[in-house]
Amino acid sequence: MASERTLAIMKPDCVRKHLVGEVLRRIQDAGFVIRAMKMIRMSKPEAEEFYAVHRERPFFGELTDFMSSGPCVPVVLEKENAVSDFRILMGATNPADADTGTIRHDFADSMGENMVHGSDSAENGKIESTYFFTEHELVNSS
Ligand code: 3AN
Repeated sequence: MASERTLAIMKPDCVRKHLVGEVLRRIQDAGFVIRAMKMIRMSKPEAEEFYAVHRERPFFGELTDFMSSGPCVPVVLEKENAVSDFRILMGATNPADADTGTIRHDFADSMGENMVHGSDSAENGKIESTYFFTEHELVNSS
């Protein structure tokens, strides 16, 4: 299968817990190539725009408050099966259900504060990557 891209975000809890380095190490050990990375602080309206698909969900306010509560680190990752392989690495949405050894099992506190975001399809991987990065910022290192 051809290389695929996914957008991962190390969320504000990951940054607050000083676990950005640990999560990046796991990402690189799992064979992902980092194509782009930056630290940003999302405003509440930016978080609402990014998570617009969840607008009708009961946790939308809590989610966007949290995502705008501190800096986070979006990264564009590339490898074969990047979307599904990153979802395996991060674990189930609820850390209580996540497999041992996954990022959420090992470090996340709750459904809301669950350390990392990962795109749910290759199409959304592209859309979400362009939300944070211009084409110029997607570094081609090969
Ligand atoms: P995932 O991030 O595993 O793809 P989604 O897409 O269902 O999960 O949810 C998006 C984000 O919304 C999750 N990462 C989580 O932070 C938050 N979320 C999902 N369900 C809940 C919930 N019941 N309560 C609080 N936050 C939630």
